[in-house]
Amino acid sequence: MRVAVVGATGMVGEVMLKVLAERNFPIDELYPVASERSVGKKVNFNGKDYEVIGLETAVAKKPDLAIFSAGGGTSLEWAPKFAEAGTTVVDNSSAWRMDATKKLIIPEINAKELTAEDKIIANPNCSTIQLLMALKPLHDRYKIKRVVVSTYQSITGTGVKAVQQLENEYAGEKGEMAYPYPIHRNALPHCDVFEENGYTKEEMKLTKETKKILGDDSVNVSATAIRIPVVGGHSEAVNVQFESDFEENEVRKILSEFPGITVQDNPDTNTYPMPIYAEGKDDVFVGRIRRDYSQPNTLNMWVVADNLRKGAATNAVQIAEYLLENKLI
Ligand code: A2P
Ligand code: 11C
Repeated sequence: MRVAVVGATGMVGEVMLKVLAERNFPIDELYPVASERSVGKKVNFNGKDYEVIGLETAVAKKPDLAIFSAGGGTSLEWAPKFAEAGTTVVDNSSAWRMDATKKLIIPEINAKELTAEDKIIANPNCSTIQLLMALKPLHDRYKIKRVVVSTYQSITGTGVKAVQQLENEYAGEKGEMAYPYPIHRNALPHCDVFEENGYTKEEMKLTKETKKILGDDSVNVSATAIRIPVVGGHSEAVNVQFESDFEENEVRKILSEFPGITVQDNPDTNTYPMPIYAEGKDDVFVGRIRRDYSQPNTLNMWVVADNLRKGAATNAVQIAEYLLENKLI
């Protein structure tokens, strides 16, 4: 495979290269791509240095696959140019997710929708991916009516600028602000921009992407997305009401049998998912599984994943692996 990684110098791009190497993705030629200001810089892949190239040069190379994580604007402009050159694009930005002509894929859930005609494939938002990994097997068994989710999101979801802001604040130094307020010793009820309806874009991604991925408009998600000074992953407190009733132990069994989920749930031993354990791992971790006694057929759980891995790079690489295994590229 001749593979371009667009955004290779970024936070997700770096993890993308790491995940491609770890999973032995068959790469014959690698093209790390970034903005013009990074052209000529070196990035490391599998112990070897590669020179960063620009988008124009990368399109001209007509790679088999391009994995994009360079922001929505870059994807909107450049993904179609790669697609026209015959390259299959897996795009980690929000640019194409809700486009009716593009598939929005979590491989464990809906990879079967993919065909060789799909030239731009969208990777869902990080907080949606981990939520749906936990919801899908339960939806299949008990049918979801409504979900209320509160997220506790890592600053790495905002990018390098946010990590720098927190480091400056730790050190008591002034610097460029990624957020409108300090993030150290704080919690911001504000992820991505506000929309006209009073929700943030991040909250609306959870609502809209869920319906598209499950292929079920009846699943309603009400979300509050919070940024906290954590780096290892996103956490989510999930309250889900089903059509039919459940047994807590059956829920644990269903979740633990779903590929990509690890159940960590034993109050006797203080066992529950946390970002410090999820960091660097590809699985989605679920715990604190318990009945909500305030209304029928309702469950509470706590879902944690490394937002740069399953929430971004790993999911994108899994899509590429599926395409390859099924001869769709
Ligand atoms: P660069 O390092 O040259 O700015 P992050 O979200 O962690 O900040 O990373 C964003 C990634 O997307 C980086 O690799 C960045 O490259 C890349 N990028 C940003 N804007 C562009 C652009 N206009 N064209 C190509 N790559 C871009
Ligand atoms: C966050 N979910 O943590 C974001 C990061 O739509 O791909 C990724 C934004 C996106 O803020």
